[in-house]
Amino acid sequence: MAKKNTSSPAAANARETAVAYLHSMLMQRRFEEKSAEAYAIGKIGGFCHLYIGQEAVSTGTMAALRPDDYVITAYRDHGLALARGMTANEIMAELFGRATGCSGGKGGSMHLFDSKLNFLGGHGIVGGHIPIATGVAFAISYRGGDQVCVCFFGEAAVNIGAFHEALNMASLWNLPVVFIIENNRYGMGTAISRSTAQQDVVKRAESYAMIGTSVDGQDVFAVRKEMDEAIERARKEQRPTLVEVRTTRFMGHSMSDAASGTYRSKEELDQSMQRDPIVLLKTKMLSDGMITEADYNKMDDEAKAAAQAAWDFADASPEPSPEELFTHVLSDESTVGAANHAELAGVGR
Ligand SMILES: Cc1ncc(C[n+]2csc(CCOP(=O)(O)OP(=O)(O)O)c2C)c(N)n1
Repeated sequence: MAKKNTSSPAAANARETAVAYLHSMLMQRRFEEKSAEAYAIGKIGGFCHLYIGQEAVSTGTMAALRPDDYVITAYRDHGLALARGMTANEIMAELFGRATGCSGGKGGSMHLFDSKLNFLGGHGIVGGHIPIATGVAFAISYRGGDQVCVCFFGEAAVNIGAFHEALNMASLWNLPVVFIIENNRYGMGTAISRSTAQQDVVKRAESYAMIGTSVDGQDVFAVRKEMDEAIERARKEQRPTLVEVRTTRFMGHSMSDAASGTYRSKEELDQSMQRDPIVLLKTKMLSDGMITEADYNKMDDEAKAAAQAAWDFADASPEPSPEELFTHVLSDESTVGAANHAELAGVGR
């Protein structure tokens, strides 16, 4: 067999891109494994929804975006935040509820946010952020900008009323938005076959005269290509797209439920895990001569060290002060009353 050319500028470019993807995906995977460990021993409270298995979606999409584009998502947000450029430290600190977290420790796992990166969250209400994405795209258009807004949600969210309103208006008003269904086939413990009459979810696009496409979410290159097209359509033609990304979550819905056993069988999960996006990319890079096993192990060790460092940073960070209870709260001070404040402040201690 002819030896592959790995020394041309094009080959070097391809290698650099693939290494960046692998790095991003490994960082997400090792970060979340570490956060699962922290959750299990009580370092993290509240909810915690892991993205493990879906990393090619975040990585392929973020690679297609410009820094001034906007990203908005639901509660399964750690991987997307990391891929967008938020640091492992500020995210882990947020999960630990610490003052150094991206939302001052008051938001937790579901409310990651970074205005500098135009990463607009982290939203806990299923489908609630989809109209916000349409609103962001409207604002871009109103100001005459050429940014786009990408909006991630699960397949269960396509049954929420807000989804329909948001897509209808985005198409009617020619807004620069890409709606991304991360179809992992389960909404909590409910299979798509039990919740959704038209299971070919991308067909929803037809109702809104919008282009709809489907892509293999385990293949980072396929995701990148699909997103390039959808983002260009938004940026150049001011047309929205509905992209269905077929993927699998390898963990339970959240840290409070098992990966398999109740609503899906171990056999089904095992079969899905045969298409681990990281293993697929690694195998391709090895066979294309882009990396060696030693290169991979080095990258993996670095990702594990970064996750451990994030844990250490979060653990050493202070709790938010009791006074912080009253910052970023949308209430009229005059109606709350000082006595009430003092009483509530005690709660924080
Ligand atoms: C309006 C609303 N209803 C119910 C819930 C409870 N809930 C949280 S996650 C979830 C399932 C959503 O599944 P999907 O949209 O497919 O996303 P995935 O978890 O698969 O990423 C539900 C029903 C909620 N948060 N908001």
